[in-house]
Amino acid sequence: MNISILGIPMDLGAGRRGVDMGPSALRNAHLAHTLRDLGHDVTDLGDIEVALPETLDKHETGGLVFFEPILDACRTAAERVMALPGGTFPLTLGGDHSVSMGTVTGNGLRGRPQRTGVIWVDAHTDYNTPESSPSGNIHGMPVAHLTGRGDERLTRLGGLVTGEWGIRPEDVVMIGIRSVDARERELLREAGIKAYTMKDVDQLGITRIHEETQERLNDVERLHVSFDADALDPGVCPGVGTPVPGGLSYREGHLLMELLSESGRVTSMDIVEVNPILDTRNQTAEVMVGMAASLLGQRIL
Ligand code: B3U
Ligand code: MN
Ligand code: MN
Repeated sequence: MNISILGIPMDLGAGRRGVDMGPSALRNAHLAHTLRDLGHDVTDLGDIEVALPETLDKHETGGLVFFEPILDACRTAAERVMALPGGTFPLTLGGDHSVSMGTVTGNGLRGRPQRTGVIWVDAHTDYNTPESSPSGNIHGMPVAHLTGRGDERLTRLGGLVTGEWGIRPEDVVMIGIRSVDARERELLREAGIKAYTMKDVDQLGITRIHEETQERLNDVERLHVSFDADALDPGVCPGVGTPVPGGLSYREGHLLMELLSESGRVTSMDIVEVNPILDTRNQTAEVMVGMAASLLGQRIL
């Protein structure tokens, strides 16, 4: 397979600094080399340019912190992904999770707009709107905006999204959830988004959750996996900005990626929220490179 790596070194959507260094940490953990060893043709396109917070006034527009530079970066990310040749697998590296508004949109619109399913692997549901968000941090809002809820400039990505295209709420499946804000919970229920909490992981197991996910997303033409490192337990991935105890184990993460790989249906992936400043000897980036490898065909035997 042809894989294109694109970094979006942005931490403007997060509450603390450091995930802008995620793409470097992942490259340092031998991302391209690992995927080449699996037989893939890997091109690293480098990083898109993102404003540094120190160069900006921290201003808030309608409950959205750093709104303009985040919109700019997401739009650029979407345009870069859309420009990739058909048949290429885009592997996009955050950055905080707001980058996925750009990457998912780019993947959905690439070639021609297609119905796109999203598997959101995360401790958080990232379904706040500017009104419901307790923090104003945009990395807590990407799924709401991808499904058409929130600030119109972001749901339309500054004019890039035209017509009817968007992610349908019924085409989103979340896995690993254990931190949801009060208003966010109500909005998720209203929207009918399927979320597998850690309780579901404990009770049903990853195999059953994967089967149900495939069934639910049976009709989508493209399938994007957005993997937030904080979905995994902080013992496995300590280098994240908002660690939440009781996450996916190392094997649960790998099993999910292995099963998705076997399905042959995944067409793009993000790795986000890796924070090397808070990490232990780049462990989190190394674990996440392993997750990408499992999704992209690595097998034990
Ligand atoms: N739900 C909270 C916290 C949060 C969301 N995503 C992360 N943290 N990584 C918020 O700010 O929206
Ligand atoms: Mn997230
Ligand atoms: Mn998260």
